[in-house]
Amino acid sequence: MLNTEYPHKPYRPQQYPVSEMQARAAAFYELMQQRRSLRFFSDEPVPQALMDQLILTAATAPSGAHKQPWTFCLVGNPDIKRQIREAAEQEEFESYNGRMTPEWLRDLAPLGTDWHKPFLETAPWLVIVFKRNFDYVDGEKQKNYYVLESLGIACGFFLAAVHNAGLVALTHTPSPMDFLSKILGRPDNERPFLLIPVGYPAADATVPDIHRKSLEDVRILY
Ligand code: IYR
Repeated sequence: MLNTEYPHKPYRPQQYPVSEMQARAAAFYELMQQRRSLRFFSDEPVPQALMDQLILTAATAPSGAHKQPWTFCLVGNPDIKRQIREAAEQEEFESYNGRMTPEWLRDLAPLGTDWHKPFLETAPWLVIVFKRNFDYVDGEKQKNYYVLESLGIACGFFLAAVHNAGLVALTHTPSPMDFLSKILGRPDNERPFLLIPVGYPAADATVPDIHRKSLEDVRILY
């Protein structure tokens, strides 16, 4: 007998013949291999209901002890987006002009990034994902577990959902990110994890012509 507070219930997920699994896996790969991080957004609006759906998908991620230690702040308000852009650009200016090591700047040079972050105002939505290292339960601090792992998986689900819907996103990490807690008035148990602008690509959007590692490079068979 399982000793658990959650009553268990049957789970019978959809199953497929191997040939169909292969076809589905190939189709999903084909979809996902077209995903790119984008820095050039259109200001075309995206309905809030669509964003809510994508966030719900992100929140299906597994998490340590099922604590679901995440908060997704959905920002469409132009004034708040402007505040976020201004604060992010201040931090990024300092980073690009002294805080980042020469090696780091050299590694970034091929991507063509700099401290200007116009997409923080152009994109119709900014999703700021916060991690909750602990929760307050009846006024008591209750620790969460594997918070970084849980958040990483949830953000991965979110990026996949955005791409599947036909929108684009950027995993943006202005550093340090504390300004996001202040601007959004988040409580002290939350820390910013990732800032993800979401929207349509600009008509003239481009991406660096990069290549992904091959199967032989990423998979070692034992
Ligand atoms: N946060 C900076 C720098 C930056 C760092 C890495 I690692 C990147 O892959 C891209 C950018 C910025 O957003 O410009």
